[in-house]
Amino acid sequence: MPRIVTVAAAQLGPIARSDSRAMVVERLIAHLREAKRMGCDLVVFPELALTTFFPRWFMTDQAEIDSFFERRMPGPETQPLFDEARRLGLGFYLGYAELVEENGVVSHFNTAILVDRNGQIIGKYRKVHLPGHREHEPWRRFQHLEKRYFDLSDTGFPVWRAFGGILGMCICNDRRWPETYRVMGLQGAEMILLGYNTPVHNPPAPDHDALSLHHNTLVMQAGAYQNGSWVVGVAKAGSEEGVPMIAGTQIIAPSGMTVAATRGEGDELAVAACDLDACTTYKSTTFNFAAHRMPQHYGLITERKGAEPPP
Ligand code: CDT
Repeated sequence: MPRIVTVAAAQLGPIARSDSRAMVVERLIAHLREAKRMGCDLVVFPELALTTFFPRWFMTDQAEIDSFFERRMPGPETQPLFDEARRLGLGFYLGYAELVEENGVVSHFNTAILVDRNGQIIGKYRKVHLPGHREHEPWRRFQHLEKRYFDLSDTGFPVWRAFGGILGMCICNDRRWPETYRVMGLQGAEMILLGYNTPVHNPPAPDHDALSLHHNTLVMQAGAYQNGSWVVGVAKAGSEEGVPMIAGTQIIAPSGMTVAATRGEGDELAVAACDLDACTTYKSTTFNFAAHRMPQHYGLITERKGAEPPP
């Protein structure tokens, strides 16, 4: 029996700061319905898919900051998404800002969940690589304050048996780090789901602007090939609150080849029937880890954080 998972990479166009959760959930539900018409099993939404990308603003009022976070999942505003997905028999990946209160301690995470066809949350991942900065940097045209608004992950990179295979999740900046894919690859990941919000312009590196789509594809294709895994990368794209964000939503095969991609910068699906058994030829030959990896030479990867050139 071939293990085919038909996936919709459900790109979103911009979400305005003033857009309500209900408005956004309507758009997500429209994606679910279109994905169902196209024969999909699984729909992948972007990072922080329920709101505008709020880390672009410096805020000090905690109530204002917390207004971008979900205290319950599903909560009253997101329940219709879960209900419709269950009615359609679709699973989904959803990125959102998560506020947790445990024993009087409040934490804020940049989170993604994996929901099965019955509307049950079967996996939760909290973003490991938080980019940007912690303090207000007024010289920037817009901020990237993920280090300020989110706590460090307490999940690492787990994988889950789901949809007939082994699935993993990561979020946006995680995709640029080979360790992300390899930690999941070492657990046999056959499909890695990820959503992103990537401004075209990274203020400290203006000379990268013209390469932002290239870098997006480069890192995801490399992660797929080097681990013999499908990668599904999904953008929130277009000009959001005056900040242009890349699109580049795509589904990448274990060969490293992109097999489906969006064309525009608005709400749009890219769909592919993904054969999980297509991972085997890579996982059992060039990237047969058990046969070819040399971890005794990789110690620096976990021992050292920053580069230390020789004297
Ligand atoms: N959301 C997110 O992680 N975006 C980053 C932008 C980095 S520029 C500070 C990304 O890697 O796409």
